[in-house]
Amino acid sequence: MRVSMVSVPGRVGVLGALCVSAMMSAVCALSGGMLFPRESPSREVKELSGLWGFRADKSPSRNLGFERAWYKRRLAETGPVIDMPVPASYNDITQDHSLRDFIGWVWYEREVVVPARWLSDEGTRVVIRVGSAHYYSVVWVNGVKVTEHAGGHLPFEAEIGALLRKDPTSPCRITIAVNNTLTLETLPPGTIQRFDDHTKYPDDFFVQNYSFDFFNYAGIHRPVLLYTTPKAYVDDITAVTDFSDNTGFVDYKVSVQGATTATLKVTLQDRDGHCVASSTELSGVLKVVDVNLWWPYLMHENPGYLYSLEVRLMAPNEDVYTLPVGIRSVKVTSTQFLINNKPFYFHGVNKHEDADIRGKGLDWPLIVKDFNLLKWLGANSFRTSHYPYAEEIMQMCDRHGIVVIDECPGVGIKDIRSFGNASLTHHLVVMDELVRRDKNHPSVVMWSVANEPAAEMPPADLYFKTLIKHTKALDPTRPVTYITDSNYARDKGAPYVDVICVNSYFSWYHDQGHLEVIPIQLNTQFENWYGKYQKPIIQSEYGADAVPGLHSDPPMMFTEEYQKAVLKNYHDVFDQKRKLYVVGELIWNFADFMTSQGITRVVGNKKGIFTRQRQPKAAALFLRERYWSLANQTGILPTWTKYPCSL
Ligand code: GCB
Repeated sequence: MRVSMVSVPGRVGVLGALCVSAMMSAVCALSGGMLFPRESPSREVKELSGLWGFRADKSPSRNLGFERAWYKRRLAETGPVIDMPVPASYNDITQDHSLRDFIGWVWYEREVVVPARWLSDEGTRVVIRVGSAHYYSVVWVNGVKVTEHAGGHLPFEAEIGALLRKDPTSPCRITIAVNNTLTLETLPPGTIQRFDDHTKYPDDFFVQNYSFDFFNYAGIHRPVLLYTTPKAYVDDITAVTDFSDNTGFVDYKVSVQGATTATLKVTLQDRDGHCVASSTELSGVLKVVDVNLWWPYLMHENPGYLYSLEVRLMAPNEDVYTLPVGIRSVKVTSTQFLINNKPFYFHGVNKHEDADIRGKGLDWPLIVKDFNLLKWLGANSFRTSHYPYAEEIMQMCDRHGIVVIDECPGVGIKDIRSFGNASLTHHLVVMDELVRRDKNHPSVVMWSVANEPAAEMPPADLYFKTLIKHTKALDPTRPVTYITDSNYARDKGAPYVDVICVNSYFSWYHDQGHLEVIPIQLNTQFENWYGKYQKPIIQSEYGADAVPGLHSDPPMMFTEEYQKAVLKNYHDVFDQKRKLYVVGELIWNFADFMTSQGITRVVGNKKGIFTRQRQPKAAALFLRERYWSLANQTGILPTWTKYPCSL
């Protein structure tokens, strides 16, 4: 099993092989789109959230499931099965310690009754779609493998109609095996360490090591769906927007699959359902007079305005897909970040997909609570540290006008072996998948290709040059960044990025307890970076741990007062530099979150301004004052907003 646990995620090499040569010359586009499944007169969606059967393969080799072909029969016929909710990480669901820290394959199974008309109509495509599963997944339907996918955080799908029609009377049995093993070539990377000294460790003892600061939650994290489309269908839509004076432009492109010719009707509707522009072409530019632009929260009295782009395939069969579209522009100068040609200042947060019990599983109550907290806080933006968030969250951002820096899972790249060709190839594929998924979200204003990689290592230069160039070619309309630590001298990627994003933890990871160093060190940080690159800068992380309820005056580390004092010292410098070239500040972190166990983490990272249960620490109230005052200075508060609103 040693082999399979590590080698299976390694199959990404095969997946990415196609891109290697293409990488040198042009963009490696994925075949096919990944439109979010939406119901329409021609499409149905069946969500498979709820209880699934589950078994972790705890055999020493972790490979018993494959050796015994568990996918061929009902899971209950090959051994014990427990209930497992989907979507959710499996780690914190049971009382079983070995499952919490399990490394290897786990098996999920669910039987579904498929509506008879889906099968009787040969013209219906039936697609299985997994919103995300961490990390490596193999999917079987009725014992037949239909797809596999490397990487958590991004969706994958397969057409299964023909397979189901072979035996329309049997139920549709879906088996998904998921392996959370991280290797030097996965994203994020990790290594497996074995301990063979029997005087110290039990037999077959091994651990997963990784250099990122959040728990490697695993399982099926986002909904699994079945959805239908007609045989000829709208496979992808790309909508790029701009405006001039009062006229908006939607430069769109539709790709249709399953037909050699297509008759289309494309209609852009405003919020009230009125048609404002239309076309019958597969691509073109729709003009919108008296356009309602998409504005960020707190920058306009009517933020998050969305039009609906209805793409109606009329022949050879009908198919309807409606895409929300926000019309806005994004530009970067040497000192400013412009949205709709107006300076935008990020006053926001870094988040995690993380909560008690469900881990990284999608959870609607949590999502809505977090958006209510963001609005309460006066935050206008967040970064998807350190991986792509659920599509449902991105849609909320579009609707509420929350601006997003969209980050891929390139975190913890610290080992020189993770800068090799296989890693780069996979990283490029992940960017392809991310841009394909999120390109149409108006809330996404910048791509982040990595967080704090070991940029001083010699291969980093070519690695980042290639990665950033590739991302810009995929999407020439958005700036690209990667997140760096404050040591500018050793940096390799900065020459290629559009915006410098810097993380620093003055008076925390060094000069502990010495708040007085912050103004000097932060000032030096900004001057060094700006002096060298003349690009706008975002403070992409800063903060301090605070254990809720710990107090001291004068402030001491880990108390709520110290966290607040760190923030205050940073803010004083931000206020000087934002007049010059600093274009944003993102607190680390929105909420406390789980990490791997270690002597610097007391049941997780406590740099949240909210607890993991989303209760405010003193810093949240302090930051709220600042964010609303920034909003008053830089934006137009919505008329319905009153600050301070009641706590
Ligand atoms: C960082 C990392 C983030 C950590 C944070 C910390 O620089 O980007 O993942 O959680 O620092 O708290 O140490």
